[in-house]
Amino acid sequence: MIGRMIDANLKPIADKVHAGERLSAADGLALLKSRDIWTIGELANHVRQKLHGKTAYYNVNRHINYTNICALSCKFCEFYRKKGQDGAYEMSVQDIAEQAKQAAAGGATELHIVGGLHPFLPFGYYTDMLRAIREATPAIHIKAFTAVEIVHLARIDRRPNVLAGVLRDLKDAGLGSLPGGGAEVFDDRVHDEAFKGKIRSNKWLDVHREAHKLGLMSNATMLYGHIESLEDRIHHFCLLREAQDEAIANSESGGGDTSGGGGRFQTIIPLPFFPDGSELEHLPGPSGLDNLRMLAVSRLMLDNFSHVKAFWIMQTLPMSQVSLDFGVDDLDGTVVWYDITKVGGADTHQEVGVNELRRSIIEAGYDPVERDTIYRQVKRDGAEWCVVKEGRDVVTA
Ligand code: V47
Repeated sequence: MIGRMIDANLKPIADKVHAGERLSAADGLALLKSRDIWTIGELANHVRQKLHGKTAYYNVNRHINYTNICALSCKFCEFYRKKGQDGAYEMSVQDIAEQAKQAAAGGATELHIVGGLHPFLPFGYYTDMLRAIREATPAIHIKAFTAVEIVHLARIDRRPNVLAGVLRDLKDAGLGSLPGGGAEVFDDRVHDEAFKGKIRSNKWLDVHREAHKLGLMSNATMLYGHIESLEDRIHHFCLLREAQDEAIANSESGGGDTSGGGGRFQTIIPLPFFPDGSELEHLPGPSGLDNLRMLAVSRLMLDNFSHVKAFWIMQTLPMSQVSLDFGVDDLDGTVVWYDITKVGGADTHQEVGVNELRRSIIEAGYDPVERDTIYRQVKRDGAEWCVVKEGRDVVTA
């Protein structure tokens, strides 16, 4: 290719990737600092093809943000409101069950439910919510509550040190898995500057560890492109990789309550920061190349995660198509309503149809496969669906 920039520093890293060796933090940093985006993409694609071939996953889901009232005031967040403030809302359990019914009638296999840290809702609101959804739509998978919300629930239920008990109650009420939100960047300086008051990385990891012990699957995110350094991003990857090593070892040794199999992280979802409307509005946010590089480096550093997701709402659908050549194997789903970020002045209705998702994947040269939340293949006839195949949770390390 004429004029293509080749970074010689990536050669030893390429050798490691081709030999299936684990990358070091220094390797990760060299990748993030490199402008040789094509080599980084090729390396990530090499790993992606080994794990998933030409398969690209999507799902039919619906996001529900049950309240935007939040006790925290994170600087990057434009979603939160204070009680009584204009635009503040909280949904009743009945409203949520109604939305769940509509989602099921539209063929959704998953509800992704998260909200602010509401200062007054009691613990019973959350278990009632799960039970009401279970009753209204027994087949739908409920992926709900970030680690930050779980710690908040333990506090309001006056069980600050009993995360396992809270998670068990939620699981008994219908919780199917944990989403990856709330991780932000695992670094104390960034924490104190941009999301003071939120739980720190050790607590976020504790919640996921406890969930995994209960046999729950979970995801992980990183919110990048604000005030963190490249070193902070790599540190975040290393902590996640260590936690996943532990989860895998635990499930293989039969540790934990393995009802539904040993829990572990399934997917990393790097989230590019959107400055608009937040207290950090003066920052530019990451570029398209930064986003592709982060997705690719996620694939390369997290060798024990099966999946890398480009959340199209934040990456945009056109960039998500390109990202399939940069290590990504999952584009998330139909979403429908999304409140947390509104790209380019979008309102909360942010939906992509199944046909458009499939067309985008095919155009990019991949085979679209509908999955459920735990990556089992789904067969569909309109709004009717069933699981046909066990997931391909291939783990390399
Ligand atoms: O936790 C908040 C982030 C997350 C902004 O698990 C922002 O499958 C960008 O976690 N710019 C919620 N990001 C989204 C999330 C997620 C999304 C899709 C799938 C899954 C999954 C998880 O959004 C929050 C926070 O980190 N966020 N504000 C912002 N201005």
